[in-house]
Amino acid sequence: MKRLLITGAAGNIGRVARARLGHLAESLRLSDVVAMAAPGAGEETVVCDLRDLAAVSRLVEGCDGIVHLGGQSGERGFDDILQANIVGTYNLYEAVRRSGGRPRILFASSNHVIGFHPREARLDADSPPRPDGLYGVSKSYGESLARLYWEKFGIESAIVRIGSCFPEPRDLRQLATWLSFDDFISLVECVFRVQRLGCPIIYGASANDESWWDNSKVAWLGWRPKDNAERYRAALTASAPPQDPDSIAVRFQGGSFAAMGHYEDGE
Ligand code: NAI
Ligand code: 15L
Repeated sequence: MKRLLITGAAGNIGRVARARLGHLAESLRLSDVVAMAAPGAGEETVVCDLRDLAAVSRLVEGCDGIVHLGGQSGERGFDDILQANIVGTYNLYEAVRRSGGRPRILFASSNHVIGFHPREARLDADSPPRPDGLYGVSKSYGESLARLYWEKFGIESAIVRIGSCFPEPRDLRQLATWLSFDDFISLVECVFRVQRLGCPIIYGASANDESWWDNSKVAWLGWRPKDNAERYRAALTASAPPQDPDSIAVRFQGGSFAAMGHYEDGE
C-alpha cells in the first residue's frame, strides 16, 4: 500500500498499530481526535473528529487501507456512543464511498456485539448478535454498515470482533477473550495481504486454551494466532476475588458489560 490510515491512533491499540504496521505501507496517516506524538519518518498525523464528515472526507483521501480503531471503546451515555461510533463510523464509510476510492477497511468491532451469549455457547461468524449494551449495539451497527458498503458499493471490510486486546489478560474472563498485540498485528497483516477479502467476520482472540469462538469459516485468511492466555491462569486465579458462577458477569461472554445496568442510571 502507498498510504495506510489508522484512526484512533492515540489509543491503546492505535499506539501499537502505529509502532508496528509501518511495513505495510509507504506511509502511515495517523489520526485521532486528541493530539498524537509528533510524526516520525513515513508518518503524518491528522487531528480529526470522526463526527465531522467534511474532515473525515479529507482524511480518507489517497488512502489504500484503513484500520478503523477510533471511537468510544466502552459503555457510555447514548449521545457519546451515537456521535463517536454511529455517526463516526457512518462518516468513515460514507467518506470512502464518496471519494470513489476503494481502500480495504479493518473495522474494530467488539465481542460486546455477542456479549449476551452464554459462555457455554461456541460462536462462529454466523452466530446472531446479542449485544450486551449500547456500545455493543453501536458495534453491531458498524458491522451492518460494513456489510452494506460491501454488498452495495464493493468496499471490502474485515469485521474484527476484538476480544480483550491488552498486553496481558487482566482477569479470569480474559483467559478466553485475550488477543495479544502480536496476534493483533499478524491479523492486520493477513487482512491487508490476502488477495480477496470480501466482508468476513473474524473473532479477534489469541490461541487461548479456553475458547468461545470458532474462526474456521475464515481459515482461508491464513491467520494463525500464536499466543495463549493459559500461562496467566495460575496468577490470575490466585489473585481473583471470589466469583458467583450464577452471576450475569460470569454466565455471559460479555462479563461485566452484560452485568451493568443502563449507563445513564449511573450504576
Ligand atoms: P481506546 O479508547 O484506547 O482508543 C480509541 C481512540 O479513539 C482514542 O484514542 C480516542 O481519542 C479516539 N476517539 C474517540 N472518539 C473519537 C472521535 N469522535 N473522533 C476521532 N477519534 C476518536 O480504545 P482501544 O482499546 O485502543 O480500542 C480500539 C478500538 O478497538 C475501539 O474501536 C474499540 O471499541 C475496539 N475494541 C477494543 C478492544 C480492546 O480490548 N482494546 C476490544 C474490542 C473492541
Ligand atoms: C471492549 O470492547 C473494550 O473496548 C475493551 O476495553 C475491553 O473491555 C474489551 O471489550 C473486553 O471485553 O475485555
